Amino acid sequence: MTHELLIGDRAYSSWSLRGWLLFHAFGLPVRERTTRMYSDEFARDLAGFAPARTVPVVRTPEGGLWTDSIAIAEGLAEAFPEAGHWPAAPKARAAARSLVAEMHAGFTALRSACPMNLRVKSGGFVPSEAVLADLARLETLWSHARGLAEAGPWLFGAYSAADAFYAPVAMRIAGYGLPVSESARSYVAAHLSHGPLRRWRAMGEAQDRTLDVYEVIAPAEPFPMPAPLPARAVAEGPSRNEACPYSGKPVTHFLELDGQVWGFCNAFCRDKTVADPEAWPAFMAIVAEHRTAR
Ligand SMILES: N[C@@H](CCC(=O)N[C@@H](CS)C(=O)NCC(=O)O)C(=O)O
Repeated sequence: MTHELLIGDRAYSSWSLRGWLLFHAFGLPVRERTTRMYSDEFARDLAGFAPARTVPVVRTPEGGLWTDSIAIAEGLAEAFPEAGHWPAAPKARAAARSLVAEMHAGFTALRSACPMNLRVKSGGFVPSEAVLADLARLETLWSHARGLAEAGPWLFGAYSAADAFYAPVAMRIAGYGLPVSESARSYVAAHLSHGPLRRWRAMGEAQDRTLDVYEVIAPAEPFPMPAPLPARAVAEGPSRNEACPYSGKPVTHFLELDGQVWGFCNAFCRDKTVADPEAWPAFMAIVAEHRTAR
């Protein structure tokens, strides 16, 4: 039995991203399902996790429910003590827990003025005094963490639950072009090239749903992730591979990359790969394999 996770739309649901990273950035198995926010599906899907009212929500293998992202962080750290959700050093661990709690309870100006949107970058955003104050607080907390950190690009050196909680903030800094220090910018860049986050975003692109409530400030620009390899969906094979790189099943959906056609067993897995081929190690492995076999 594995944990079961219900999440909202990947392009927009910042709390879902946190919950999902608490599994995927730590290599933990999970059975996940996506619901659609602002639709009838949302209440219907959540009813199976009552009394949860929001996503993310997790059902544990024992049938328990974690109905909040902090419960997910603490629950997973207890269930998988070797996974490294909290830094090992006591001072860093204390700070990591505090940063997570403050993220969860605070930064209301930043969160309400800049809803997470991983589909596009907003062009003309002018931060209010309250948003600037939240950014100043971020700088204080992030440099406090870095002062306690071991080597590595993350808040406490190695990736911890604190990074999962601040990942959506990094996406807001990138997505609204918010003014931050050089060191905060390199921390944001670490998130933008983080494999699990790139995979999350590619799946959001493959879901291809635009929610108007997450309004974009014009002029909109492409979201500033590392530029993806130029893949495109194509209607037909034959493909270089016969088996889907993810499931091993026969291929039915195709993409073209560098003049070569590759196959997948469903449209979603093809489209998430089109969105960012390099984010998917299993796909890049078959490309490399065929290149050497050429
Ligand atoms: N405190 C919750 C917040 C979760 C939350 O607000 N999730 C949003 C999606 S990002 C949601 O489910 N909104 C739907 C609603 O409020 O009806 C947590 O940390 O998990």
